[in-house]
Amino acid sequence: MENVGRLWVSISLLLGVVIASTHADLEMNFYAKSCPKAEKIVLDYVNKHIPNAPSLAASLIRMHFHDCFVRGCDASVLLNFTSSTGNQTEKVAIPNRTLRGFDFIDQVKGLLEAECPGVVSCADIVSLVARDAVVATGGPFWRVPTGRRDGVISNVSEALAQIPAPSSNFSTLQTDFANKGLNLKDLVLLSGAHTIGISHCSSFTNRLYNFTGVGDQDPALDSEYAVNLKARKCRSINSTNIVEMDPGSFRTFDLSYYTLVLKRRGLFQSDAALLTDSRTRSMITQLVEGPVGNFYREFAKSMEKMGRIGVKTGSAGEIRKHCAVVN
Ligand code: HEM
Ligand SMILES: *[C@@H]1O[C@H](CO)[C@@H](O)[C@H](O)[C@H]1NC(C)=O
Ligand SMILES: *[C@@H]1O[C@H](CO)[C@@H](O)[C@H](O)[C@H]1NC(C)=O
Ligand SMILES: *[C@@H]1O[C@H](CO)[C@@H](O)[C@H](O)[C@H]1NC(C)=O
Ligand SMILES: *[C@@H]1O[C@H](CO)[C@@H](O)[C@H](O)[C@H]1NC(C)=O
Ligand SMILES: *[C@@H]1O[C@H](CO)[C@@H](O)[C@H](O)[C@H]1NC(C)=O
Ligand SMILES: *[C@@H]1O[C@H](CO)[C@@H](O)[C@H](O)[C@H]1NC(C)=O
Ligand SMILES: CC(=O)N[C@H]1CO[C@H](CO)[C@@H](O)[C@@H]1O
Repeated sequence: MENVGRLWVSISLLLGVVIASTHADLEMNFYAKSCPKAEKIVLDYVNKHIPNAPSLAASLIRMHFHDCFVRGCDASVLLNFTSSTGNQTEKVAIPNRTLRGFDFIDQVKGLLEAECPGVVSCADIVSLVARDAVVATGGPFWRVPTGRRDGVISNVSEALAQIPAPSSNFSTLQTDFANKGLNLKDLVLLSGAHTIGISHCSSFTNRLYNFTGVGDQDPALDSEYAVNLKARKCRSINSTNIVEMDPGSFRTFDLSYYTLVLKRRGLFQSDAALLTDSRTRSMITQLVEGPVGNFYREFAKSMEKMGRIGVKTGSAGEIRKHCAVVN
């Protein structure tokens, strides 16, 4: 009897440990013991390379967003097409065709594998790189909790369904974000990342040339701005050119995205949509009034929140050896 009791206690303890480890939380400085230099290696790489290629910073921040919105922040966005199973991974999705920076992540992963093999997840690398890229463009610093593990599935249809399109209206954006546990405040703040980076004309030329299918223009877009875009950068609906999203300060993490949106000069319908709801509109008005530190503080909070979406921790998932392929 006593033995059975002991066995039961051991089983319960074991189960408790297993449950605790699959439900573990992210923590600050997760790699303190297992790879103490991890965060510094990431930071040094960003600081060494972003000044030479500032436009990469934007794509790395966007990569974190795309990763987190599909299957949680698990680096599924990095997985390559697997010809053996014929799976189309997230990378193939339309929104992903314009993602850049995969090599950058691979380089960082290479350095970390050399330092401590099989320890630091690709998902944490994406999250840390995004933070360091924000800082490198003049934005805020925040502490990134770590301990994410890498997923083993990447599915193109999920990316298409869950990543909001530039043509999204307010209610679609609200729903897409709510599905990920993010509220309207997060929507407004995270959209502020459009203060840096570029867009392909094709992401918004429908607004310039054929908004409702009758050769018209989106009335929500400032008409002077539209004329300018049509005359210079985006000369046809199929233009393959790129434009700065925040012209004049597209490399600086500042408030000017919100100023543009208020002038009806946000490039996407999703940017313009933030003015169609009185709550998000007033958030933007308040942000623009500044000081910029308010935006920084709140943006950092929303980024940390985004970085926790659907994370795999403990013994879930794996630590990929190479970010583009499952082990
Ligand atoms: C609210 C819904 C969002 C929509 C519909 C959206 C859509 C887009 C689109 C269409 C582009 C241009 C892609 C191209 O044509 O090259 C873009 C760029 C970008 N997005 Fe978003 N986005 C959204 C939210 C976010 C969030 C939450 C972040 C990060 C926190 C983000 C960060 C960026 C950055 C940094 C760029 C510039 C990328 C580069 O320069 O390569 N976006 N976004
Ligand atoms: C994954 O695909 C990228 C291009 O999308 C390529 O550069 C890279 O070499 C591939 N990696 C592996 C491990 O197949
Ligand atoms: C590919 O599809 C198979 C079958 O659905 C699945 O078991 C596997 O995890 C998928 N691989 C990736 C990388 O998504
Ligand atoms: C990808 O996701 C879609 C939609 O959720 C699902 O129908 C499909 O079976 C998935 N594909 C794979 C290979 O798992
Ligand atoms: C927003 O877009 C969705 C999807 O395209 C559509 O079903 C919905 O009717 C639109 N909502 C409004 C208020 O226009
Ligand atoms: C505008 O869109 C409509 C409907 O999709 C299409 O029939 C028409 O050819 C397009 N016009 C232009 C100028 O692209
Ligand atoms: C743009 O591309 C679409 C699809 O490839 C084509 O049907 C359309 O004629 C093109 N429009 C212009 C103005 O070149
Ligand atoms: C980075 C990446 O995988 N991009 C892919 C996006 O989609 C196009 C078209 O399907 C592919 O050719 C790219 O390789």
